[in-house]
Amino acid sequence: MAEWSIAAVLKTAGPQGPGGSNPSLSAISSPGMKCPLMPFPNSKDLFDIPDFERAAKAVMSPMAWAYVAGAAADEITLRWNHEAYEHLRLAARALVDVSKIDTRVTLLGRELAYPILLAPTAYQKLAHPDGELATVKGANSAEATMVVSTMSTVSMEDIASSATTPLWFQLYVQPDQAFTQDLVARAEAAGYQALVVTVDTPVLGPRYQELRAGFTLPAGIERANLRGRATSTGSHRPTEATIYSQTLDSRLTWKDIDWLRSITKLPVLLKGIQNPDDADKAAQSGVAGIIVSNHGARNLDTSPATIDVLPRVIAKVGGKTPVLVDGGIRRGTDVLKALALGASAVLIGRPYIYGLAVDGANGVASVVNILRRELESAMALCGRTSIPSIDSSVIWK
Ligand code: FNR
Ligand code: LAC
Repeated sequence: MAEWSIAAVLKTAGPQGPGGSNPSLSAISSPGMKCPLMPFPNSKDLFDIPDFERAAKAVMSPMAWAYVAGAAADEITLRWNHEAYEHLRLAARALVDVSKIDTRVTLLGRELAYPILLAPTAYQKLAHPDGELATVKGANSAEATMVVSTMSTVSMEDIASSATTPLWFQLYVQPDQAFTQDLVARAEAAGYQALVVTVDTPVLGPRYQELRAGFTLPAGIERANLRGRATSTGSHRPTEATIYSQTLDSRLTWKDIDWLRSITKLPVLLKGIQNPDDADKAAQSGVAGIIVSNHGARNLDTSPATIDVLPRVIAKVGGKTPVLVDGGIRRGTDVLKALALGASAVLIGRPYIYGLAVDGANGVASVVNILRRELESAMALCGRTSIPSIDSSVIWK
């Protein structure tokens, strides 16, 4: 939104408006009125990811906030995902010519301008009325690769027709195999460049923020890729009194990965590998890449921080297959640490949703550009001018 007005905020935040999470804003304002008291007139006044997080909390409905920011059970892994980065220290270097920093990387045979991708996140219309269409525009302007969720609220075809940037498709294998095959064929036909199969969610973790906020998909927000099916208006949440969800296949095993690889020419990556033994199996199975992820701590609480898992995965499969990581990345220094520990690239989830909620496409682009600049700054201060020059000696031991 070009200008910050309460009307725009209300539109963005949905029927509950900003007052739901920030009563002081509804007390001082009425729809249509420009609000000089707003602490964040637009995303130009937000400088880092924590700024975006605070601003997003103020504009999102309580239900949307609970869904996005929440995690499983006591949210201990959510905290660890962040804290583990804090405990890693960086080794500064002096007197290196850092007047040029090159962040390009080659992944799956293609060059990316920098190694930060947008992780798949569901239901983006909860954060902004344009949902994934705003995100892809932000990704276009920041030259970011976007991984589109099976649970997007705009169809994968419509997202693809607005994209100038590379897209990958995240697949939730569906209980109906023919429909899964159809989703894969659609992703190929729409020009997606990779298939990211999420393997950490046979069932969801108990998400109490979501439950307390009474999560339901509001009328008018659909799971657009499932259009025409009974499940298009439901949600990811388990059906009553069970742990199972109608749109997650709890029977998924390694043989399904072999099957998927046999039906597509796209490179297949596995997202949600958290155990070095599984990483080993994945590399042996010949997948094109692994994403070390605990689903943003939304499933198995008290599983370790992903940045703590990464070195053990690299010890098993480093050099055999590209390893990416996500979870808890909020700073360019976090990105540098992940690369130093062997990641080929990282993904961010919540941070760009915060950008989306606050300022649509501009907010998404701002979040990515902030992280990109922070990464460049951290590289320069550690005396590294290119991604291949980043190794484990960047971490202070
Ligand atoms: C997710 N994530 C996710 N993963 C996936 O494979 N398919 C999906 O549809 C979703 N949906 C989703 C929604 C929301 C609101 C969040 C926060 C996360 C997990 C996501 O891809 C990623 O693994 C984490 O978000 C990474 O952690 P951070 O960056 O949010 O800390
Ligand atoms: C989530 C699912 C839909 O984490 O991936 O909410």
